Amino acid sequence: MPSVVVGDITRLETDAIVNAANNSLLGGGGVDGAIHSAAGPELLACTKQLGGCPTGEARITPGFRLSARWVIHTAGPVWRGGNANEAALLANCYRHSLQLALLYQVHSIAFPAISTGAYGYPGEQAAGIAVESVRPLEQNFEKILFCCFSESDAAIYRKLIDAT
Ligand code: AR6
Repeated sequence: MPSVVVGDITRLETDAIVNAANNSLLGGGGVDGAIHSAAGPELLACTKQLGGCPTGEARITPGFRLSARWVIHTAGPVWRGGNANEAALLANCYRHSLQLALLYQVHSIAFPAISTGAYGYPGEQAAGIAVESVRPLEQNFEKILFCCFSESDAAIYRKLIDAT
């Protein structure tokens, strides 16, 4: 069963952390900016080689100066009101990140609340998709963390996880 932690995802010591990136993979604000700052300039040099990432897909790089060995970069959907395939695309982010993690023998992984910041996805709906999307693959991992930036976000996840 996944767990919930509150704090800065860059400080976690899981094998992999997931980055809520954009299609360019060239960095940005929010959690993406925090991960690039903490990992160091080697991360940007590496993501520049990847040629971007379509929405809902995932790419992997080393974590460089992070404690996490790997960063899995996924590009979430921009919220456009809910009728632009956002839910399926967001579910793809979680599923593809976990599939990539399995290929790299990742045992522990932490997700931020993808798309819920700059991309405007409503937090409760996004949390529901996150919890549902990891469920089919969770038995393949020792630890799956949802890393929330606020206690109020964490409360949403805890309620959903406890209800299942
Ligand atoms: N640790 C954990 N969660 C964080 C951290 C952190 N250090 N910093 C922010 N959050 P966002 P998005 C939370 O905007 O909506 C970037 O510019 C934040 O409170 O980082 O997917 C990218 O380059 C929110 O709950 O990502 C893209 O252009 C969640 O992380 C765009 O933003 C996601 O917020 C992606 O937007």
